[in-house]
Amino acid sequence: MAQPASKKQRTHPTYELLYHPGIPGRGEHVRLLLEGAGVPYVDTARDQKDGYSTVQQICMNGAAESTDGNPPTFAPPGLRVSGAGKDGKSLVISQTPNILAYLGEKTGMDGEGEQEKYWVAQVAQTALDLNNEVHDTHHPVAVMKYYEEQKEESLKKAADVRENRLPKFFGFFTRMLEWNEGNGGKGKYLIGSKLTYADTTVWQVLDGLYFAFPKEMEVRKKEFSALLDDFYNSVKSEKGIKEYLASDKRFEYSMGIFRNYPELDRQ
Ligand SMILES: N[C@@H](CCC(=O)N[C@@H](CS)C(=O)NCC(=O)O)C(=O)O
Repeated sequence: MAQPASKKQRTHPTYELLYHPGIPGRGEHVRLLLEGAGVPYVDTARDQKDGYSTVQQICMNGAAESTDGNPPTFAPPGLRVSGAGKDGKSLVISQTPNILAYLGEKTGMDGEGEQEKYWVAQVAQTALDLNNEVHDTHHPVAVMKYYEEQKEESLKKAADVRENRLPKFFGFFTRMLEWNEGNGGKGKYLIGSKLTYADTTVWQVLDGLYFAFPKEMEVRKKEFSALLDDFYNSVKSEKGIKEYLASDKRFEYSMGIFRNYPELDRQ
């Protein structure tokens, strides 16, 4: 008798990531979830001719006629899913944690059962809080102004994030690994006994931090080795993630959320 298809084996509709071209950014959390799940997707700005104008029309101007009746979107990333909207039209959703929760459920990257689903979401959202704090190290005053116009405040903000916030977040993620060790996590997973989007989201922020603050991270690696060495390297070599990171689909860090200004790093 045929077995029911597992979450991962289900046939998926076309998932379209709507994001800025050429940078990892917040879109990377969505890419890593899908790559870790082994589910195909279209990265519209990268894969389609005039793809970025589609992203701009849907996610940045919010013109009603371009969104199949979906509500306006404030900013990228967005996710468009063919056939999943009202009356068989496409569905468009936004806000990174919202997209992760949607795709997590569709792909099985949100753990096993009701409890894990919410624990995965809470850990991923904690990593996204850290993501925002790291962004603010180079833009502490005004998002629309250049770093050079807020350098003095950036020095103060970066010092506080490095000295006080990183150890607090790293301590929390380490406690998650310890808590989950006996639940099948084996120091490799934050929740449960397989890869979830909590792991990929935390990993992406750690990876960005290695780029932004290499000196600080070298020191912290000794203090938080279970997280910054063992867990970090284990996620990096997960099936799907490893191949993706080695491919030309993975964008390099440049002038996005994670920036390398040596003066903001540990001196
Ligand atoms: N909370 C939102 C933040 C979205 C966001 O800040 N997007 C950036 C790119 S990563 C953007 O284009 N922002 C334009 C703006 O805020 O005006 C999320 O997590 O999706």
